[in-house]
Amino acid sequence: MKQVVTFGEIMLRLSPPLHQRLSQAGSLDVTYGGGEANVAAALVHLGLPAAHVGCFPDNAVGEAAVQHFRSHGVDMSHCVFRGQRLGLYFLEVGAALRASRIVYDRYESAFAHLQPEWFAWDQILQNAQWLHWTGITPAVSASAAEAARQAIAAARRLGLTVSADVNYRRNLWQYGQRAQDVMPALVAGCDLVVCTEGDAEDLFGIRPEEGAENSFVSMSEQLMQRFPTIKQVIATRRQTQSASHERIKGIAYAEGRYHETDFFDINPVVDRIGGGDSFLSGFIYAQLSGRPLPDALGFATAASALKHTIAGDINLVSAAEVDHILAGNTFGRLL
Ligand code: KDG
Repeated sequence: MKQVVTFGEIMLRLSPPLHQRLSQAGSLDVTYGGGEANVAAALVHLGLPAAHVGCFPDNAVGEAAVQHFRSHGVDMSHCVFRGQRLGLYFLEVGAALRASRIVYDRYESAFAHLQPEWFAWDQILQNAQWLHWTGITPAVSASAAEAARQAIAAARRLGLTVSADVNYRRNLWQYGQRAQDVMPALVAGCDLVVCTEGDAEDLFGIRPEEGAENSFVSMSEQLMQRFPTIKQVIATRRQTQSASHERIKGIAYAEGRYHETDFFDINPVVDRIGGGDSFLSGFIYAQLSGRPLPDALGFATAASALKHTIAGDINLVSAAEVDHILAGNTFGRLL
């Protein structure tokens, strides 16, 4: 079977153990994560071949990051080792009424300094059926944005499906270009996007019509009108009860129809990082397995709910486990 290929930055993730605050930690738990690479790794655990493309410092830290994803079965053979440092982020995991906190330290990373000509996309994608990227990648640097543009153009040329989590991170766009100027041309090459009403307004100036019965439908219709390649818009709705109690449901708009799942109740939340990535990887898996949209949405949402119970960035669940939850074999689903 052909691969799903993801493109983006992987960072070193450091978190104090046992819900400690950073100020009291004497040691830090180490793992690695990245919005796009998390999708690739989760897909492999679900049963699909996936490759991730990135740029890493040519040292033991870069090698460790690549090895981490390799150990999950992700094909890392197209990664480039050039540059000085791996970006990192510190995660202080909250509990109850104390929210989790993230501190990013990613400037001047090897990924931010990549050069688009280091990636031969026609060759990288020759064994692929799907390309996935997120709005984090073009936010990191102008050269990363250009590499994403070239990857999307090659994917379209080769007839791949292209998905994006538009994931607008206002604070990340600091290199001089505006998200509002860069993102439209990239999203114009996508078939499937994860996009909320807030992101659509911030990035594309799209606002649900006044008095619209369903703001997501109104936003999605306008998004599809503006970007005719987009056939499906999906998102999650969250009801955050506390740092350790969350309710999520999946929503989708495609072929003129709105779909939503039941809410999944997750209590306690072990680790919410990567929840969106597992939603999307679940959706990609289900679509490539031929499941109809409502089933794919249910699968994606259950996969994401399960991720919230697993420490680390990556959703370590099999398709059978997700189906088990969907069959009602859980205490968590509100029936
Ligand atoms: O979706 C999870 C990501 O947010 C996490 O892996 C870190 O890639 C990351 C980022 O840029 O925040």
